[in-house]
Formats: sequence, C-alpha cells, structure tokens
Amino acid sequence: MPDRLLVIGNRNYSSWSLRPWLVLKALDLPFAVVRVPLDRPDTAERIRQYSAAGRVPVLVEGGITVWDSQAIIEHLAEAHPALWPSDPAARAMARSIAAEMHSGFAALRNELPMNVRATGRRVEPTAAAEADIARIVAIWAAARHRFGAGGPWLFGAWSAADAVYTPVASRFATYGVDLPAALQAYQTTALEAPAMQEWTELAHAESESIEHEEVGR
Ligand SMILES: N[C@@H](CCC(=O)N[C@@H](CS)C(=O)NCC(=O)O)C(=O)O
Repeated sequence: MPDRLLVIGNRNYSSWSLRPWLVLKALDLPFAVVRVPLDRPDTAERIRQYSAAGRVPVLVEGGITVWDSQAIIEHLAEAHPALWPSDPAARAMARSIAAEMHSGFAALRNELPMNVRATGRRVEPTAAAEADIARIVAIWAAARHRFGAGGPWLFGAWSAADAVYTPVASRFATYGVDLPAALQAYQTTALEAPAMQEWTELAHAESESIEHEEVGR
C-alpha cells in the first residue's frame, strides 16, 4: 500500500471526498487515490476494505486509518497546523464554520446535491434550504469582513475552511444561487483554484451517472 492513500467516491458527486482531497493538494503532499464509485452493489464492501464505517472519504497514512472528512482534516492539521488560521479568533471561527457545515445544512445537501458536471440547474428550494443558503452567505460575509483582508479566501489566506466550503461554492454555481458581488468573487476564487480545476476535469472524465438518488452527497 502507498504511504498515503485517500479513498474517495465519484468526484462528480462526493462533496465529502472533495474536502480532504483539496487539503492534501494544498499541503502538496504525495498521495494515491482509490476511487470507489457510489451507489453500486459492491460500494459498501469495497469501502469496508479500508474503513468499517463504509463511507468515504478514508485516509490511510503511515499505517494509520482515519475516516470522516472532518477527522481527516484534523488529523492532517496535527502535522500541518497552518491548515487553520494562526490568529486564535480566526481559527476559532474557521473551526466553528467547518463544524457547522459538517453537522448541518441538511436541506441544502438534500435539495442542491453536488454535481460538478452540471450547470444551469434550477430548483425551488424549500424554506429550510433557503435558510441554509442565507446562513452560508452570512458565514462567508462575516469571515471575509472580519478576517479576509489579506487575501481572497474566507480568512484571507487559504485555510481548511475553504476546503470545507468549496463544494458549497460548486453547488451554488450548479444551481445558480444568487450571491452578493463580493461573495461571487470568493466563489470564483474557490472554483477557479488549480486544485478545484483539476478535480472538475477529473469529474468530467467520469462516466457514472447516479442522479436518481443524490441525497446527502
Ligand atoms: N460525515 C461523513 C459523510 C461521509 C459520506 O456520507 N460519504 C458518502 C459519499 S459522499 C458515502 O460514503 N456513501 C456511501 C454509500 O453511498 O454507500 C464525512 O464527513 O466524511
């Protein structure tokens, strides 16, 4: 097995997989990828070869297995603390908004599933999804306003919070969610970053379509 292995789902759909992948890219660490297409009869069995939880992403590094995107990011941050902002107040907010994404926004995830290849989709969000979108807009605006002066990312310089919210930027693009101009600039920064461009190209190269049941990805 390679020294560092990331097990992911379909790049087109798996927003949870995208997050640690972006972190590994930002750290410029060498890693191999095992891609397990979701929604197939053997998906769970294949993922369980790496993690009994049966969900991607999974990181296997130096004989240590970590599963769940948030745990993977925190594991990597132990060795690379600069993944989070250095200012304590910024770091606290970055961790909080990452946790808020990880544990919340169910309506957004259900109604506007990530679909990197798709453009021009229109949905009628429920009130719950509208509230999720409004909360994310408020989070982005607050981070940029309080801490974003030094660069184009949520906390100025790139941080793990950007890895967490880049899949949301992708959803907002796919479904044409209107954003204030300042946050459109953040969305563009996130989507046009070289690592996200690479992920997008690889998503376009995938052949599977699992659009009948996209909930939660
Ligand atoms: N909270 C978990 C969510 C992981 C998750 O739901 N992964 C989905 C794909 S994005 C999965 O593995 N699904 C397995 C399946 O569909 O069989 C995380 O942050 O990693």
